[in-house]
Amino acid sequence: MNRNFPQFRRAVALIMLVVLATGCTSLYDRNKPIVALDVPSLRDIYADYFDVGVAVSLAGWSPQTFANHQDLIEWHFNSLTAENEMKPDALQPREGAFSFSTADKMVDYAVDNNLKVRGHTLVWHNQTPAWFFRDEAGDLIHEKPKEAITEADRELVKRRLEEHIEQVMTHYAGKVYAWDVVNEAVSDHYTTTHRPDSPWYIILGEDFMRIAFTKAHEVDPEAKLFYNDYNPEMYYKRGRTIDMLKSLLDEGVPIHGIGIQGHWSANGLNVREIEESIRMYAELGLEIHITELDVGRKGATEAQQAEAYRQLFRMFKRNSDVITSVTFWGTTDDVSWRRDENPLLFDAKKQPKPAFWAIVDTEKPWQQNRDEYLRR
Ligand code: 9MR
Repeated sequence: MNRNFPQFRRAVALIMLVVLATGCTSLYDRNKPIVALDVPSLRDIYADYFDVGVAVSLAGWSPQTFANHQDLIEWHFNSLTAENEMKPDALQPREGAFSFSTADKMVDYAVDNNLKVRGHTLVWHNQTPAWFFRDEAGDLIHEKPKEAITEADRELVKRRLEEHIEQVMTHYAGKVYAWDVVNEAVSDHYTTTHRPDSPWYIILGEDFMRIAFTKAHEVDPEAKLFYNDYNPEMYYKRGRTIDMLKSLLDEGVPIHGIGIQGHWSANGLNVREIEESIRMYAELGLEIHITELDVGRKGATEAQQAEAYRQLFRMFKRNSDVITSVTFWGTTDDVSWRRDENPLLFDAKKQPKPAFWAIVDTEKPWQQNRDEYLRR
């Protein structure tokens, strides 16, 4: 009896192993595709904290995205941004010729599906047709020597700026609840506050911000008005941005929030700096939206990207007294403007990545979130 005991123990151990192993594989298969709508819903997970939004494209290089991704959009998100379709070149390609039809499809879809809409964007130096900046003779005003820019030129451009805001915001009043009124106006270089290559700035000077926000508030007093930029949370750009916003706010210019775009990288992500900046903007009385979130994977593993997302969302939750919306800049990696960096939560097959599982519950490792879900 005694002599056989080790053999008996080995046999029991083997049986237990077989039971466990078959038990596990019959419970779930990590390689089986996950049905997009079967995973936890981000907008439900974050319902007590902030809206979770997504930017989608209907007219861009991948127009089919909008139709093919409606399952993801409706399941995970409660806010929608048009990635390109509400920019000035899309809405007013020629002076006075407004073309709302594509953007309308997106806005109507959002309204039908209980998604809020963030409008992006009214005043920017990019994706803005040249006609905005031509004088009566057809010459580009911002290319003239400074002293050659006349009061009439300035009046003309100001009138166009106000007219664009008037038409667009009137068209979407009651449907678009927040607008990125001005996008990317702050310089990347410490020598100037405003980015010096913006035709708006060259022609109208710093007044263009005042003009835009004042007009926007007049047209739709209900809309939340945002200043949106990349890197305003970074030390190199933060001081200038705060100074600019503070002086406008002190004058009573109606700016309600700052949009921090959030085109970050897993490698070298500085969550503490971002959090510190969020508190500084909140001290100005501004509401915070993260407007274009994607976290590039260059030089990082999928697991490191997941960890970056986990830390970010943990921090967003800590600051949800001031952060009211977090929008991802795209649905799946293959349609991202940074597709070479796979920066989003879902892969080209709409499968949730480790980054997705990481933000399902930021207090647990991503694998645990995934496995608990798969075993449920
Ligand atoms: O994602 C947008 C891409 O499809 C466009 O080609 C590009 C053109 O300017 O604009 C991208 O979106 C930008 C956003 O409007 C403002 N912040 C930076 C975004 C990424 O470039």
